[in-house]
Amino acid sequence: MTVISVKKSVTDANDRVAQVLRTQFLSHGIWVLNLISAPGAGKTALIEKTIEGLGSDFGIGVIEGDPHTCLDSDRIHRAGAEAIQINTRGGCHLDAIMIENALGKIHLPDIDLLFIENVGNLLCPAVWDLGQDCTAVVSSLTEGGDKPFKYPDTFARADLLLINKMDLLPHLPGSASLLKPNALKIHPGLTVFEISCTNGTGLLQWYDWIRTKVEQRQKTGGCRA
Ligand SMILES: Nc1nc2c(ncn2[C@@H]2O[C@H](COP(=O)(O)OP(=O)(O)O)[C@@H](O)[C@H]2O)c(=O)[nH]1
Ligand SMILES: [Mg+2]
Repeated sequence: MTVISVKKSVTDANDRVAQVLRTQFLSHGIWVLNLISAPGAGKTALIEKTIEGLGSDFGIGVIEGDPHTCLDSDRIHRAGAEAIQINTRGGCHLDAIMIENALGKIHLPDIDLLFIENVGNLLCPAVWDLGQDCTAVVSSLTEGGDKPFKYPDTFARADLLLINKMDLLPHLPGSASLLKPNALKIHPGLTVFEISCTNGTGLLQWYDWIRTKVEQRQKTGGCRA
């Protein structure tokens, strides 16, 4: 069918650019995390907390994706890191060409760790390769424990699940605690962190995990030219 071939050629073109980006990140020794979630799960809060925890050890850069506004890049600037805002004007995901354009505004030799905060939804962002090393789904307890079954492709493609807002667990129905086991049913072996960006639960383990990834990349990365 014509529709299928058009869709394929669009993602093929994206994947070619993503591969160029991946090579570029590698040559600069940059480790890249693509954050996907429903709106409000706490992606920006997580980046803010990571800047607080690791910003004195690593150069952190952030590419922010939202349909409208610079509210999130303003938050990242206030937290102390470089941030480029992409406004998709209604588009539901970031693509590799948007990232390529944003990179032109970032001084890559200063960056060790690059966060890409994708547009808030649990469907489309999962299928667009941005050249990242790791894709993380951030899912907050308030979204309900059934989301891995409703968005299985997104959970299956993710490398990492961050369950945020653990501070709210005592106030939620018991079904909230099913989020982790349900995610593991969809993706056995998925790495899971249970965190709270509000009270700090789980963040030290998160910092250690990120630190290891960035340091590994620095050892194996390229010329940083
Ligand atoms: N209770 C609680 N609220 C949180 C936590 N993390 C983020 N929030 C709140 O959730 C809302 C959305 O957070 P934000 O970082 O903007 O989410 P994003 O849309 O995924 O970037 C804000 O009001 C945050 O203060 C958390 O761990 N616990
Ligand atoms: Mg945000």
